[in-house]
Amino acid sequence: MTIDQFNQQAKVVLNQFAADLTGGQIDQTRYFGKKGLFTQLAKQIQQLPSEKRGQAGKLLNQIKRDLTKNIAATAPLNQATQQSIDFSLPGNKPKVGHLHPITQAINQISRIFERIGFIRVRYPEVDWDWYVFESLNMPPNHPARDEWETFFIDRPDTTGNVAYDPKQLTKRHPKMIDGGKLVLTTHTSNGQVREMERLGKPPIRMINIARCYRRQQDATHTQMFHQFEGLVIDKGITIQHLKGTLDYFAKEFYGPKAKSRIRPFHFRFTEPSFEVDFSCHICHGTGFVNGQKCKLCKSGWHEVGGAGMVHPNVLKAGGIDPDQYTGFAFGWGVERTYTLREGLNIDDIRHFYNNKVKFLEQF
Ligand code: FA5
Repeated sequence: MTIDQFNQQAKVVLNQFAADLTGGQIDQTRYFGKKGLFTQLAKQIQQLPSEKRGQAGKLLNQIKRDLTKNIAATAPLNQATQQSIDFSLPGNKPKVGHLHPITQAINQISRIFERIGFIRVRYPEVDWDWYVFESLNMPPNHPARDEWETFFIDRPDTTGNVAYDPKQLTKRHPKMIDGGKLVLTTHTSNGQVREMERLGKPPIRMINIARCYRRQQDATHTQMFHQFEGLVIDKGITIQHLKGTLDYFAKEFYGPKAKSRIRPFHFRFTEPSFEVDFSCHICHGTGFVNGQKCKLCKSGWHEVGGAGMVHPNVLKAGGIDPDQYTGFAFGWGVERTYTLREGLNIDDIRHFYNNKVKFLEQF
């Protein structure tokens, strides 16, 4: 073979490559496979006289560089065009979110109480000291206020805002001095007197579910949490009605075996006052499992919040005659109530609020 013949064959390879390049179909094996065009050309070098092999080798290297560069540049195009699409394959499911577990719990709690005639209401979460403390039989500087670990806020300009106009408040409540202070509500009990004012007179059956705020932070306390407050006022309401309502809720929320229990306690706005416990779902209130102390509750019961018969002074603050009407009230933490459900093993309620999707998507 002469060098001219070799150059001729190289030209054929390059022309073929140029044609493939315009067609967008470059198959690497067509050039570099065992029987590929370039591989065959390279083999021809042995047929050349030895003094011509250097010149042919340089040409081969040049061609190889060109081919490799161009094949690499068109590779993504090749892969894309060669891929076949199987339309019968299932598609990629987009992730669907769901309501936050505490929102789910709030919806369930609302429905349970609505079934027995309670009406869900919402009241301000930034409210006057009057509704949060004073109207609830806690005068200024009373030591009972210390328990609530309150956040106070600067009073904004309330000109023209009827809900926050201190003059409107002092008109309704002459004992109030200049509208009092504004606080982040420490409990949903601020809704008690507000509901009495809204309806004017009993019967009242309210369920107030809202965010509350306290300067507290540990495994069972968060600075922002939720409470639900029940209030029933009518003629002849007794502790029996309260106990019946607690038992009803326990069975609806925790299942037919659940029971409630009330223990004497002290709140300024109820008399008598109680702490409310629900039976443990592991030992069903006995405190023992197979002769051993229940590891979850140790006593058979879990405390969820407070309750009691509405104090006459609170009824008076809401314009209701305590000689004619009586009522009961309760207020429990939503997070606490929810975590006591069977099957949930939540050791720290702060998990609900640190926005970890891995935790939240389990509910
Ligand atoms: C009260 O807040 C009363 N207002 C309850 C009440 C209403 C009594 C009506 C009588 C009549 P207490 O401070 O105990 O009570 O709070 C009630 C429940 O709220 C607690 O048992 C707990 O479940 C929940 N709770 C209180 N503070 C926090 C917090 N920082 N984080 C999470 N949950 C809390």
